[in-house]
Amino acid sequence: MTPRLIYTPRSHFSRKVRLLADGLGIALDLVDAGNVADSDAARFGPNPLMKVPTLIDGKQVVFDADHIAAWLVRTHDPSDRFDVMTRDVDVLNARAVMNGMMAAEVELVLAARTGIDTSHRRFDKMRASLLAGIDWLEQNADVFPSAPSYLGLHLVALCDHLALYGVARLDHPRLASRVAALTALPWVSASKPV
Ligand SMILES: N[C@@H](CCC(=O)N[C@@H](CS)C(=O)NCC(=O)O)C(=O)O
Repeated sequence: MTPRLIYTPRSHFSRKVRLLADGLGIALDLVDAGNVADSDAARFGPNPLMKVPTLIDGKQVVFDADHIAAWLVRTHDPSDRFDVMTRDVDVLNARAVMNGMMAAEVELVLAARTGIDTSHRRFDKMRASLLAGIDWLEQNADVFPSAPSYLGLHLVALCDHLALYGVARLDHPRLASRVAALTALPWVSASKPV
């Protein structure tokens, strides 16, 4: 049975899973949760956190994008072509920075969407972390391999989402060249959010 992914088309956490699945040729049955700011638990399937993505693969439910990625690799790609299961500390640091940036973006975007004034200094710190995070990634751009990898797909999901919502400036040439190289692949550009 085709694994089901509860997602939204604009969700960057969902997109890195979709990109990995597309790259590995794993079919997913996509179920759009709609507005993730809503508190209607039914939208999110079995996920008590009411967040996307969630994978339902037969009887197995899997929460959290990186956990889902690891599940897909363990069940469909034991050779781990995209290096999802890496233990390389520098790669895992870059992943942690990108996940933290993506989480900050979620808070900023959903605060604005639900009518919260984001001029509070708590949100200033989130915006500052986005700027510092993207600068850090640019300085550490060597960690992104030129061949398609989960790390590179994660970067594409992050940068396309930042550009879509305009929450951070994106004038980082080393990152931009890596994103452009991956976006040239039709299976990567196909899921670009609009
Ligand atoms: N750590 C989670 C984060 C997922 C997440 O924050 N997803 C966002 C959409 S991109 C969401 O559903 N947010 C709903 C909310 O925070 O209420 C993961 O990696 O899957």
